[in-house]
Amino acid sequence: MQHWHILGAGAIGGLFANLLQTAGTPCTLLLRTDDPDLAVGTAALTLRRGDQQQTCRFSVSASSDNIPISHLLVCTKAQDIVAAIAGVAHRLAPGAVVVLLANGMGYQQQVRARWPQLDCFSGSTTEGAFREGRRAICHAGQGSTLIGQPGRVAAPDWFRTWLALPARCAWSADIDTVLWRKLAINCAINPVTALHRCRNGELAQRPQLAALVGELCAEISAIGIAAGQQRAVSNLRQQVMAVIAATADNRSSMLQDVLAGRATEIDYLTGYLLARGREHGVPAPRNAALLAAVQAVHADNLGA
Ligand code: KPL
Repeated sequence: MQHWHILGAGAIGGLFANLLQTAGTPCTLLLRTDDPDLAVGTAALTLRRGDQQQTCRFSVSASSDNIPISHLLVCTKAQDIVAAIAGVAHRLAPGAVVVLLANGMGYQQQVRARWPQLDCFSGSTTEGAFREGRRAICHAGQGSTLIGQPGRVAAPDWFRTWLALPARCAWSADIDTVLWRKLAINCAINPVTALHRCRNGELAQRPQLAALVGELCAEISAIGIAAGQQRAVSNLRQQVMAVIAATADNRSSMLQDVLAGRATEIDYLTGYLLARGREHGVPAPRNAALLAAVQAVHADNLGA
């Protein structure tokens, strides 16, 4: 029987812990040193869908424990992934399965380079979930989740457990395209909403912001094409406008981070994109300006 450990029990981590345990797969939440909402022992997490609520109890283990981890799901913010895995690396035997389910790109390569003995997978999800309180999560919109491993066509055996989840999960034989597409969409939406402190839908309603999104998409597409990611960025502007329409009432994850005074994922979104642009000699001044502006907001928050 698989036993999953979850690093980063926020909205998405808590949602997948609930889905796994509901499907009969035991889950343990891992306590990181900076996690104010959990304590070693057990914890109840309530998941709400409309007016239906379901509470699951989980065991909670400190990262520093010694109990081995065979299957690890990492749902922290992109910038916390390497440090979070470092905190449990002593518990991961060679060949342990690690699924990285977060926004952004760049950390996948960092994890593989630092822990080549682990069997690392990447994922992307459009599940809509947010925290309603310390122990409550609202599952606001059903999305879908794609998991894969670069270069691997067939799903591994452990993935049968994920196919049995009460959610739309599928194996992707081309996870790089999936991650790049999500990166491109996040680069066009998240920094603009964070700087203008607006909901996603305003990017379509305010002509100046819509024009900026169009310019960002043109630069992102040029970099994607130079990096061999034509499929990921084809019709990018239309893809972005469709996501804006579907998530019009959302505050993007980056806006939520800025409003809460937290670090943002900008280095793993626009920062990663611009690094690929430099590699291929493709300038992207609009994206570069947004990177600098979001970094300045974070520096201001730290100084405040
Ligand atoms: O993924 C998102 C995010 O906020 O990080 C989008 C798709 C932009 C939805 O808000």
